[in-house]
Amino acid sequence: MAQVLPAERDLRRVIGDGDTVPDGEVDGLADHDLVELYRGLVLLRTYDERSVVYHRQGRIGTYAIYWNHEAMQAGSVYALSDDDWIFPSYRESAIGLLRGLPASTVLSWWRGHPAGWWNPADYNVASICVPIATHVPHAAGLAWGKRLRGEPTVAIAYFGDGATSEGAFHEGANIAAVVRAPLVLLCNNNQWAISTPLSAQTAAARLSDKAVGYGMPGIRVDGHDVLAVYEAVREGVERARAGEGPTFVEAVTYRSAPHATADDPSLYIDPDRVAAEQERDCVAVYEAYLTRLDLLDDQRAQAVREEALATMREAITAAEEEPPAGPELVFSHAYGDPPPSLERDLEDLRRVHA
Ligand SMILES: Cc1ncc(C[n+]2csc(CCOP(=O)(O)OP(=O)(O)O)c2C)c(N)n1
Ligand SMILES: [Mg+2]
Repeated sequence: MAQVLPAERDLRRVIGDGDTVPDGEVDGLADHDLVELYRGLVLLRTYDERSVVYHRQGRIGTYAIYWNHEAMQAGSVYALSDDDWIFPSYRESAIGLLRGLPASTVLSWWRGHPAGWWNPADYNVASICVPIATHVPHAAGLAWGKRLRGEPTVAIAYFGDGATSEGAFHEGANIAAVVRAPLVLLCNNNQWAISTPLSAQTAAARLSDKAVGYGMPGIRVDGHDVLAVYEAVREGVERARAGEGPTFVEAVTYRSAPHATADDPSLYIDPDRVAAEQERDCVAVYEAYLTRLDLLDDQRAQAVREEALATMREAITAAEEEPPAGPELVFSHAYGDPPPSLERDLEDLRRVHA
């Protein structure tokens, strides 16, 4: 029988403000781990900022910006082992970079090019999920399957605040708790689902409260604090590996960029609030923490940024060098038994395309 633990109401934080709020620390993280976490944050940040530029230059298509959501991605992935499975939504499109997935592959995905596909089993990173919450049952099923096979693998699914109103989220969370699937449910509460604010999305006071209804613990964490996210997810992973089932982690942040490059948030968002939220930049918060520990200075930070920029420059070149895909690809996986008219239609298509 699952033990129902109360959801946490306070935001967990580790990083102080360099003034009245003291810094904490996380057991088991050595200096090199703290620097690795920084490299992950900067790689994700650089990917995101360059992608907005590439979009404006017409080099990638519509792009879902994740500016200031990097801490919850880098912190959570660092709490996993490489055998654990990641199920990203479009908001975590580049999370595979932390597993060695080439940045050019993700850029190709946003270019709508088949080179943007990867074999999930090569990185234990599932396909980027665009339908809201439909990957939650997939992650629950994979985690359950691994448990049935006696493998120690854990899965983590990333989704937004809006996703918690979807049937697929409910079904995935419910079955995961019932079968004690080794799953971490990581909710990016950025307080918007496109133009729908959290207050119009749910009457729950906190999203972490929802965990109790499923019979799993809920942890509420500052989504700008990479160390607090790491620690919360590590707890979830330990529970999962110990056979105790899923954990819901609500990472609280604020979407201070447009929903995606196609969105105009000036129609519905308060610009003063956005400006205030941008002040608490999760990368800058962590840089200040590492500087207080003497683990970072301007020169070292600059070197990490340069490395990430070089990665992105090479990646966009590689993505743009991919030869265009043939038009028949649209149909080549659509039919088990192609209709006789297909070959004729393809001939027409090739003519039009040429
Ligand atoms: C099943 C489904 N319904 C509707 C949409 C359209 N849609 C795209 S993003 C979005 C909002 C999702 O908000 P949230 O879950 O908070 O994630 P966020 O975009 O904030 O990361 C919606 C409704 C969709 N992609 N899939
Ligand atoms: Mg949201």
